[in-house]
Amino acid sequence: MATMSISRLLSTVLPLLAPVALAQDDQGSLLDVEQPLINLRPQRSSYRDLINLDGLWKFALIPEAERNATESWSEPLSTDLECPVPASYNDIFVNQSIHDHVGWVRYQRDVLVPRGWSPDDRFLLRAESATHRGRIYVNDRPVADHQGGYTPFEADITDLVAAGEHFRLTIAVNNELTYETLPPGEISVDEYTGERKQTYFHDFYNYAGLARSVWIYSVPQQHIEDITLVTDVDGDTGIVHYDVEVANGSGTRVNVSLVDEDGQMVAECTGSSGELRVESARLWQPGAAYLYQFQATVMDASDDVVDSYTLATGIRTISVNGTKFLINGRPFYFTGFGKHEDTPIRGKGLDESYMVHDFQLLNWIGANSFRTSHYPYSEDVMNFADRQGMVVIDETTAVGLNLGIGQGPAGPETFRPDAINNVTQTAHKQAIRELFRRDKNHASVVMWSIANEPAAQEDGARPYFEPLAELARELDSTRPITYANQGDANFTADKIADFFDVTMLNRYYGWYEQTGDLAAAEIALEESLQGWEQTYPRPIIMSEYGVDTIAGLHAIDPVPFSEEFQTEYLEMYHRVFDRTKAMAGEHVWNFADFQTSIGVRRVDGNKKGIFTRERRPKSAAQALKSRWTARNAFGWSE
Ligand code: BDP
Repeated sequence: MATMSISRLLSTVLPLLAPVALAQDDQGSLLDVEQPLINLRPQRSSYRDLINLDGLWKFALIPEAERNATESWSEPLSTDLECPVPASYNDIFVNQSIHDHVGWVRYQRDVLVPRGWSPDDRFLLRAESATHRGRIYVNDRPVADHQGGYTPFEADITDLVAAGEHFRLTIAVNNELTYETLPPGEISVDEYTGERKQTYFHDFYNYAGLARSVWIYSVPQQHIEDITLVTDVDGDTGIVHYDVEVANGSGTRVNVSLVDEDGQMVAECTGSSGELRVESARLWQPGAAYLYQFQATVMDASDDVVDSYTLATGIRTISVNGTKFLINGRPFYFTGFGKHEDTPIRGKGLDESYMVHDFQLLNWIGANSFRTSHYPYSEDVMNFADRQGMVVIDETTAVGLNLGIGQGPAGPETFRPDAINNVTQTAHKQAIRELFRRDKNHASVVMWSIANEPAAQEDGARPYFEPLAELARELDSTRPITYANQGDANFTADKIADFFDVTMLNRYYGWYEQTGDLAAAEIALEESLQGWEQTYPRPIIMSEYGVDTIAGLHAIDPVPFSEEFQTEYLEMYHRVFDRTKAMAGEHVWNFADFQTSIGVRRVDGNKKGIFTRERRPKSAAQALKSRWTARNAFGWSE
């Protein structure tokens, strides 16, 4: 696709999530309950209530011997262990068997349904993430089972609980990774100890648990379950195409309006789909967010308001034109990082202090964007990015689809029936559906990345990715799609690049190849970039480049691992970028040091951060700050 305009194709945007046929595990099929549609993120209004269930929950491992006794998992837990939610459980306890556990755990707490909740409403539970599979019980009843660790899931519990009464809430969480999950992994039994061992092919620690919030909420029977907004610009006029889906909506009417940041209503419309036009619209711009509040109201047959929902929306356009990535018609140059949700103790648990501080650091250093490497981030992060004018490349959790990475043709094949196969592909489709449905309305999200470093040089990559790229386009025709390419699939070898709109490259010349030799690395890098530019004349974003750097290690000659080497390596890359016409952005790997699995290549994790895990700057931070803040404000590249 040479030029992508914001065509509105409301008819094709995001059909409802159908329950997916997930792979069976050794406990038989998933629960015999219908998977409910995922509603919009719950919020409070005069018609809805919302209670946060975060805090300390009772916690226990489920021993392997009880793996199949699923009916006992919901029994009252007698334990001294309490685990915070939201947090990954691994680093919380001083207990290696919890840290290294492979299998199921359970969290449990008491919940009081508010006395004032109306028996006419529906009551739902929502877990924002259970890594990687979550099974919810209300008292003894299983009510939801969801595979996929970074997207929310729900259970309608209306018929099981009553206002003013307590119930026992249990969430069992499984951290296993196989070829049927995303990310994939392998479980083996140690020949000496008989212990189950989890291995995986991605470079970040397999943190698990309830890393994001859990909620109970009420909605009216007739309620807004989904909204799709697509924005466009016509001269000075901002356009918001909308589509509001009402559950049990027969006989209802929908009114919508748009309110600006001063609280003034600037447009209104009736009907469940249509368009709102705003004269002299303020656009959402990178570094200068402007958000309108889209308010939808539902009236029943007697014209009484039964539900309302408010969604922040930024009016902006995205397109790709030749080698330019355009936001609001202007060429945009991405500066920033691949990040991780990763902090000491809390693992992947949402931490608002780190979230706000990270954005402060991004702003300080002149970063206008980041990639949600390598999984969907918390919705709080996405909302914050909308408000802060931070540009986001939103990635699925398809990481590690590359079994012979760096081994060349001698390495094992990835796409084969007993490894990454049709079942993985089904899980991958579901991951795309869930991510797009969750994040489609974020102004900050300007592009979807549907995988990180797959073995794109293999013949099998083509039939694997073609339907995924088609699905992504069918779900969202308004944003470019991409994937992060790894060096084994350089421009002559890659078999899937033509499915995508933008080239994203992860390159480590000078680190994994030409280690320490920046002169040789500079030639290799330039060759690669020129090859991509000529073969695929479209924007190139360097989505990863970086080196492990030990904070405080200094050297006169810049040797690998020293702070001086990190700075010189980045400077070399930047020289080459500045000579490459198609460059549309640079994302350093990584924002901060992060935890990984144990391995001889990693000493207490990956140290490619520009900040340490505690967010202290290494020297390269100052060099990046000078480069990025000297650019035209917010990355405009004219
Ligand atoms: C790339 C991966 C990233 C790793 C990085 C590295 O995309 O997840 O952490 O390399 O090796 O292959 O540091």
